[in-house]
Amino acid sequence: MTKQTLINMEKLIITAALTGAEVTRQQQPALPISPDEIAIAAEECVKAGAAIVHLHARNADGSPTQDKETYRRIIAAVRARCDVIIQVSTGGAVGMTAAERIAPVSLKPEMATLSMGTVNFGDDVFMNHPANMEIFLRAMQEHGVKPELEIFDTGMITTVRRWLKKGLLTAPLHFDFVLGVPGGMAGTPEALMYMKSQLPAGCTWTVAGIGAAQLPLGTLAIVLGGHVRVGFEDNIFYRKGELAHSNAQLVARIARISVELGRALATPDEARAILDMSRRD
Ligand code: KMH
Ligand code: ZN
Repeated sequence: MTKQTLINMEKLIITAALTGAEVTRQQQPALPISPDEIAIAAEECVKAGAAIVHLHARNADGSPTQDKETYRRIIAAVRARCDVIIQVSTGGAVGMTAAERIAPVSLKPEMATLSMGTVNFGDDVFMNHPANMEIFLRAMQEHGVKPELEIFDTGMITTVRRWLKKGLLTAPLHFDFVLGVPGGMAGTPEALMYMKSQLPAGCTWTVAGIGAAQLPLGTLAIVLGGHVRVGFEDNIFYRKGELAHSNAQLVARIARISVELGRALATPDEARAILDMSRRD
């Protein structure tokens, strides 16, 4: 570790990934699905310490959708309840077309995810053709949406570096290391340390540990000066064999750990400053 102490580090940004595209109500009975349920969960997470919500939309039957009108309702419901940075998914669900996936970006949320490459996703393939990735990025730039660069394996950081050199991406960049997807980089401390070592200078990063990796990698990120994503999209358990009651319960735990370690939490406005984003009303 550098001489920087936890108490001097920038404040911790907690992202709550509330719903995702894969988890079902059968697996996690408290999964928020409707716009109102998602908005209630978002408000609870903000009260527990989250500054960003990562949103996926679902149809009434629980199936994943990238329908723009559904996202519009979700965003309006969240904004009516709380101030939080809204980050929409452009990953959607495996098998969706690029045209489907990009739909919510034109709603001009403050942030959107941008997956930086293709990865096996369990028994599926999460396809991200470079040509589509570039279309997604240009749409985000056109609409003033800050991309969060989703990194599932090391080669994706190489792609970011190439795009930086070409001038497609401009600093300051914000990364999310999604570690522990079956087919992607492992959810281990060694993997996180390696990913961090590969980053271009001057960027910010968060970690989304999948399943049992959520808590240990989140804790490590706090110590290393990164940021943390928790929530049902990545992990439905509080501990082994015990389902979490709510997304907010997972946010509250990582918030407690951070404060115990001496690192204060960023409010949404403080997170905007850390990520070099201006406020969007
Ligand atoms: N549902 C995954 C296949 C994102 O939100 O940008 C992709 C995903 C990534 O969730
Ligand atoms: Zn997602």
